[in-house]
Amino acid sequence: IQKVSALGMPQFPTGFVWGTATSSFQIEGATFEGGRSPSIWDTFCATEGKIIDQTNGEVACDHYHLWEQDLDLIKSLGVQAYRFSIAWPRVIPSGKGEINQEGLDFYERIVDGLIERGIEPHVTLYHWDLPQCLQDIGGWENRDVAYYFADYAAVVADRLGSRVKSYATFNEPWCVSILSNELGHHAPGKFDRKAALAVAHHLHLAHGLALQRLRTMNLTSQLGIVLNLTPAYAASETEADKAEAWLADGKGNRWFLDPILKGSYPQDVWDHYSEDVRPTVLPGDLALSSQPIDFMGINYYTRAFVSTADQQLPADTKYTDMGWEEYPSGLSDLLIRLHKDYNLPDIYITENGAAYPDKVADDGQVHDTDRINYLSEHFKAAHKTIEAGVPLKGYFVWSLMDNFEWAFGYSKRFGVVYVDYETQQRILKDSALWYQDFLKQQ
Ligand code: GBH
Repeated sequence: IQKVSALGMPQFPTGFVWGTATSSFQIEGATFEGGRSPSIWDTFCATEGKIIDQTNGEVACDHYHLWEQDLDLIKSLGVQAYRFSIAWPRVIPSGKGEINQEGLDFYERIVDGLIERGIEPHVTLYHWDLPQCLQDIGGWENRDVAYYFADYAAVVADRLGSRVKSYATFNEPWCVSILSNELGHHAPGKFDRKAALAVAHHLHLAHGLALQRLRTMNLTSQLGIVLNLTPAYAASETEADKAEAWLADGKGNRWFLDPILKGSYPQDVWDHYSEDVRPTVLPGDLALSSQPIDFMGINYYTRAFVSTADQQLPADTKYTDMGWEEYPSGLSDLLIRLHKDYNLPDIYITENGAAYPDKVADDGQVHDTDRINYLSEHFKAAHKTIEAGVPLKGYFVWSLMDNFEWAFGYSKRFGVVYVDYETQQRILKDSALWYQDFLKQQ
């Protein structure tokens, strides 16, 4: 076995939390087991033309059955923490009302299994698998669903309690709203800006309602939310490009940051959207959404390069298998800017990672040096922000293992662990060995 070394990496402060992350629909499989009802992703996968390789989540990494060996795998990496999500349709199959204890039992085994192994559980309550029956009444466009979410959040927290180190209400409200309802790439696959902005608003409300509810439960768990943020850079110094980049930042980042951290929508973007697509904001909604949070999770993958004209990125730019630019300084720029513009709670990088076309080599190993390079450069960028005073407390690599990459099916591999989907065999890629070595040196 080749020795993969992480020599020369910076030292992070003691107590800095290192982890790895997954989400329910992407790894669990067993979509018909344990009393789970269909989610909007089961429906989306069954719709012709939506998933690039026509696959679905029925088996995925079969984590629902292989969870015990997967927890051992997490342990073997040497991380302190694991971030995973809970599938609402396993816990409350009809969306609201009756609780399916078998669903809660599964997640309780995960939580206890992690703690037995000395690993902190970090839970995301919603990572995109809405019960289909709630979509049938309008999904997140229906304001009532925000109230059902708060009920569901309380049911989960009631069972798992303070054993869970942190609860995040939502993963990536931009994806849940815009990507899924305006751009149509994700379930439920709509092309409707008004719907998307209504969804975004109801997510902000649902976040606030859930937070309010969990605060009454005397948990010691940290409560927060996870946003995907893509810093927007103007491709040139022209006023037109700078304005375009600021608007992109507003639509993609500030529209989701400000309701949580400031209790308002950004005025410039509000003005940009015409009256007929703006959300209905009731009195008190933004006070709810901007209650204090203990942490904000940030998912960072790449930057946006924005221009009113056609602009080429520099010729030496590297891209991942998703076609996303590798831009580590975007991470430090972003965090330092947020620290300047907002009063930040503790920050966690809840996702960072990259897809590459990994192959098992003749020696049985996966030599993903490009992923080692990607991670090491982003770790260094993160370290810089701590020196600049950003309250960055932890970092979760996306992902623990290759999994169902949404509209890309199984065609993109984000794991530090390789999954053979024929045999369900897991192989630690070189990046996992590198991460192990890095963690030993921390
Ligand atoms: C995350 O979404 C998800 O939380 C996770 O489930 C998923 O597996 C992982 O990322 C990898 O995709 O579209 O070229 O403008 C990340 C979604 C990715 C959305 C970057 C914005 C900007 C690049 N974000 N994207 S581009």
